[in-house]
Order: sequence, then C-alpha cells, then structure tokens
Amino acid sequence: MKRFLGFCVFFFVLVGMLSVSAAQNVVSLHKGYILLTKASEGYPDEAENLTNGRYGTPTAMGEDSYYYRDQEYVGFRTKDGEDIAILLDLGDVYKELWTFEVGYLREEEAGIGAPASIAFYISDTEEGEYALLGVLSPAAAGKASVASLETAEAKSGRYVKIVITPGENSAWTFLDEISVLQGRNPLADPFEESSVEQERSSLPPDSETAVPNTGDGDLTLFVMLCGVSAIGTAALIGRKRFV
Ligand SMILES: [Ca+2]
Repeated sequence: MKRFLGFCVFFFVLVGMLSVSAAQNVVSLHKGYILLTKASEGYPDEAENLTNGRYGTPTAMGEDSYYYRDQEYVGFRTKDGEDIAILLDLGDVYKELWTFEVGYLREEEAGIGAPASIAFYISDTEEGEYALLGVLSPAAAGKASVASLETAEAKSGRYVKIVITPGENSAWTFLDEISVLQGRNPLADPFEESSVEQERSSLPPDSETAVPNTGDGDLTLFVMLCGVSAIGTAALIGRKRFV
C-alpha cells in the first residue's frame, strides 16, 4: 500500500511539473523581425539574435568580465529624443498570447543603461492598427534582465511592435532577446511587471513546442499522463494480487 501511495505522490508531482513547464510556448522563437531603428555598426544584429532564444553572458576582458562583450547583444547608440522600434512578425495570427518580453542590459560602467520604458503593440496585419498592450518601466537594478509584461486577458495578432525609450543619460541601449509567449503564465499576476536579474538558460527551447492557435498540446499531454498512470496503477494492483 505504501508503494502505491508513493507512486501516486510521484505521479501528481510529475503532472504538476510538466503542466507548468508546458503552460507557455515561445511563439517568437526564430521568427523574423525588422529593426525599424538601425543597430550600431559596432554592435550589429548579424544572425537575428533577438529571436534565437539565447541570452547574453559575461565575457572576460582582461581581469574583468562584461556582458556587453558578448556578441549576443545588439547595441543601439542613444540619440536625443529618439526611440528604438522593432517590428516582430510571428508569421501567422496567434491566439492566447499572454506574455511579452524584452531582454536588456544595464552595464552603466560601459555607458549602457536600462530602458526608461518599453511599450508593446499588436496587430493582425503589418499596416493595420496597432493596439497598445502595455508599457513597462524597467527597474534600474541588476545587469542582464528581462522586462516582462503579463496581460490581463488573452491577446491575438501576428505583428508585435516594441518601442523602447532609452534611459536618461544612457549612451547605449543593449538588447539580447524579444519574446512572445502563448498560454497563460500560471505564476504571474496580471499587469505585474517583473524585471529581475536574468536566470534563464542560454539554450533555446524546443521550437517544435510552438504551436499556433491551439491549446491542444496541454490536453494531449494530460491524457497521455492519465493513460500512463492508469497502466501503472493496474500493473501495481495486478502484481499485488499475485504476491
Ligand atoms: Ca538572443
């Protein structure tokens, strides 16, 4: 009986972990975008760095290490009164979009400041009307951070425009990733802004998990796990009878 109870506890913990991890798909992964504001020639975007799923890490420079030396970052020279704009094309109209993110650097000793604000807009068509999703004011703390907007309700659209106002007195703005996530973040409160020291893996998630317009993936996983549970339980009961 103890073994059976142990199996049940293990199963429900496993279901919980997989449900949380499968709750959101990064639908922006490897998608195309246009830098409406050109990047600096010194810190260019050579391989669509902003949707490759990777984040910058510190790179050694003499006795010190700096994030900005990592080629994952795309650098924008701050010009007076000029915002930085990026237009992301998800390639299809996606539903159930809940989370919109920008990874940025704040390395003030190198003249790189956190953005003063980040605004997200969405539209079904490139030339259509863009609806404002929300505006973040990233915290001036930490170095490599991700500013994350959790919307209060599901959004849909294909084109996401990101408008960044550089920080005051910042010579540079450095970005390493922009992300749009499908599915609700079970750990987030609506409109709660998070801008914390980066704790993400630099490895890109499996792009095959990005499924447009459906929530069937979670349901399939749940049904599969229920099946495994039923088989496991039946096997345990059957084994018990013949002991
Ligand atoms: Ca990246």
